[in-house]
Amino acid sequence: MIFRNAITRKPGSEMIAGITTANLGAPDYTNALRQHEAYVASLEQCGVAVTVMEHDPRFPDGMFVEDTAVLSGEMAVITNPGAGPRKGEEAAVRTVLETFFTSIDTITAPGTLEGGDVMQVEDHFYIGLSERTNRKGAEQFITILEKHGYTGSTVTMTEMLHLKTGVAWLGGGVLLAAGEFVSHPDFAQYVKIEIPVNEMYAANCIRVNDYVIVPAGFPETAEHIRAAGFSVISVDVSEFRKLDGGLSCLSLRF
Ligand code: CIR
Repeated sequence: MIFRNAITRKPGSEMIAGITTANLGAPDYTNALRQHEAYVASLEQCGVAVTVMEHDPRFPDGMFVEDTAVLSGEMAVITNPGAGPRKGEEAAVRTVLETFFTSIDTITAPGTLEGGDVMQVEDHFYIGLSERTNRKGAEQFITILEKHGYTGSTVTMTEMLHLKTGVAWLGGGVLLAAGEFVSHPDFAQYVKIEIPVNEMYAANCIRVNDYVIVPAGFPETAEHIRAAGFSVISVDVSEFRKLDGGLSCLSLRF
């Protein structure tokens, strides 16, 4: 899969009020801005054109744009985030998507779905049933997928915030997996790179064209990915980790 574009959203100082379970303290906004710029630069290094949206003071978690949409080929789906304070973030994302896509589908209440729960593997989409994504949202999404010639299936999960908190598709038959996903029956057919317990956060990597972007500070994971034949770029996203966010959450790639 070749990506040509990415959408990101700048963090605003309101980010310090973002949702978190991390217990790592409040993010440092100045450092977060710097890290975000480096993140955008890493995407550009992978060969994608990056649209950077402005922040909106109403949405402390707005920079985690991945949760507001799912994009692939001609398909664009605006989600209905399951987290109360995040509802509404998707409106500005829709406006940007309208410049790239001719038609946009939408997940509607009572269905909820967040993009962090969706992992594409070739033409199939895995949908984690998390606290943010419910069965109705997943069913609506599968109907949309089928309209576009894709398939989808739900994944039961109990430990992680989002599906992609613990699993990442690297391509070439290789899956990064942590915690409950290492021995999850739904992923039994893939070659797995198992994330060591002390590097759990590094399960959220992104394959972008010729590179895998890996969070800085997780040397064992980076080494495993290199050993599997991938070129690694490491990017420090420690300020976003404080809000349970990772590399994938910070962009929409298409
Ligand atoms: C939230 O709890 O919604 C944000 N603080 C973090 C979102 C992370 N997004 C993702 O994993 N896709």
